[in-house]
Amino acid sequence: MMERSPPGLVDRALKCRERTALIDVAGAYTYADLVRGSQAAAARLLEGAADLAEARVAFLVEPGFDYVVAQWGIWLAGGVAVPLAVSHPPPELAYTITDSDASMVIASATLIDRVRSICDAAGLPCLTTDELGEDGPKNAALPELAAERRAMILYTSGTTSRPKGVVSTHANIRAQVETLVDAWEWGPNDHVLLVLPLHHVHGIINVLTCALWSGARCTMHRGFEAEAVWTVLAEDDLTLFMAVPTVYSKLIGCWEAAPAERREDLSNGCRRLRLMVSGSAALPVTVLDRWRSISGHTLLERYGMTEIGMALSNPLRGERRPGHVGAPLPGVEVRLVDELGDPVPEGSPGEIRIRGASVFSEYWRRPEATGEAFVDGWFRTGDVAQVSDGYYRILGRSSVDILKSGGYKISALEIEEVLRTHPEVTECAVVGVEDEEWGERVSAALVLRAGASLSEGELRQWASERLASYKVPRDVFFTAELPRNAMGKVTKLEVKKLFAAPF
Ligand code: MLC
Ligand code: AMP
Repeated sequence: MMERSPPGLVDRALKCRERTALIDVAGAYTYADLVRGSQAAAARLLEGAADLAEARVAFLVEPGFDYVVAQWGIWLAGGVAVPLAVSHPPPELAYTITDSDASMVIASATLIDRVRSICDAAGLPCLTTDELGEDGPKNAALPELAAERRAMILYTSGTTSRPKGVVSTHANIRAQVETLVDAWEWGPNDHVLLVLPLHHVHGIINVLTCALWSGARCTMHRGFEAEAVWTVLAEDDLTLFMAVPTVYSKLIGCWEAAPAERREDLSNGCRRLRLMVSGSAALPVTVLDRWRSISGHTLLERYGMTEIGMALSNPLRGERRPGHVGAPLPGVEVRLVDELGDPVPEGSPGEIRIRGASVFSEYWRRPEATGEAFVDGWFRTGDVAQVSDGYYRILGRSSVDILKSGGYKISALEIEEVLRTHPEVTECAVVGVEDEEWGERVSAALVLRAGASLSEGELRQWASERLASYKVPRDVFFTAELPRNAMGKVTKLEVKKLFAAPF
């Protein structure tokens, strides 16, 4: 299928030109503004060439109009969009730029200093979003885009030490969006608030792209701030809100701290919305119950993953079962299998395997990892679930080395590799310790060189210069030796116990 716009988005935008598409700190923008801006950006990126031909363009842009102009501009020019995380320190940005083999980097004027030296060292052109908006050639011809072409690379942590690039095609993105628009009945009268980062599917697909596909409005905050969200919930005309469980916990804390009169206003504001969704990590039933008593909404919990978009969802209409993630979304095939790959009987735990048009095409330049991720065309999620009565329940993950904190997927191995480069550290083990608010807390047990003196604060400071803040260990335990089994392998379950006792 050939289209002249990224997965049909521009064609659809042109049908609602005068409607408001985005609201950010600087103001409101129509769909016509968005199309004009992204076409100009595409012309600037092409610089007279016919097609970027899937060249990777990395972009470090705050959530807002400029982010979408950069993203759509890259797509319109035939490039592959590689969003960089505004929360990442330079070493993580450098890794993503290098691993994706980016041919160019775009950054907000306020962020460009973070990538300039990386670009200089690699000989890469580096543009600000202001320069991107400058006139390119007028009426530049834009390439035809086959739906099977690569569109986006999102970096995700896994069981390898460094994050892998998950490549989605235009067809994958379209399938991910269409299934949600259909299931949750998105329409032009919707207005959603975005508070999630724009380097992961939750923010990019479920919130931003679903809104723009539907001709709806998206108000974009630059990050999550509980008071600011409550003000929008209470005073604006939102119809939808989507977030990770930690956000709901923090909103509950903020509501509880408010005076009684304000609480009533906040709760009343929530009742105007038609749907509130939680995902990216398990939603504790206590949070679901408390949120219902505050807002009147039973959160719709769903399950997804960077590689597959969303797969399972509680229904928009019908029973939303606490502690469960619902049933397969339209167009998504789901099965649960045992260690041999055979389907398990109803009620028994099995690994979730997924097939369908929304499933990614490959890990960027990692054919071996891509091969290992699929069995007979089914993607192996590594998550374990059971199903009864048509409702799936997530039981956990097959690897202890994958953590979820604040909805971010984090690799223990990646953090260990960085911590081991500290001159005072000889050994370390990173584990996720259960936490009601964050899901899991990143916790590190460390063995130091004889005679070394290193405080927890010093270690955390050192780590925060090298790792995203959400990967920096929250708890640090200094020990003379790590617990090991008879084979000499560190036993992570024993390491977790070190953090169970108060210290
Ligand atoms: C951070 N802090 C923690 C912590 N993480 N404390 C304890 N445990 C943790 N795990 C501390 C910080 O050090 C800081 O302290 C304070 O809490 C605030 O940290 P922050 O990072 O600034 O938090 P905040 O800005 O409030 O952000 C919280 C959040 C954020 C929940 C909004 O984590 C977030 O945006 N998460 C969403 C991630 C996401 O989009 N995931 C989707 C992946 S896609 P101090 O002392 O420094 O103030 C996917 C597929 C799917 O999963 O299904 O959707
Ligand atoms: P990511 O790789 O960042 O896309 O995170 C995907 C992972 O988040 C999945 O593999 C699950 O482990 C987890 N996840 C997403 N939604 C849920 C949910 N509703 N309940 C439990 N885990 C979830």
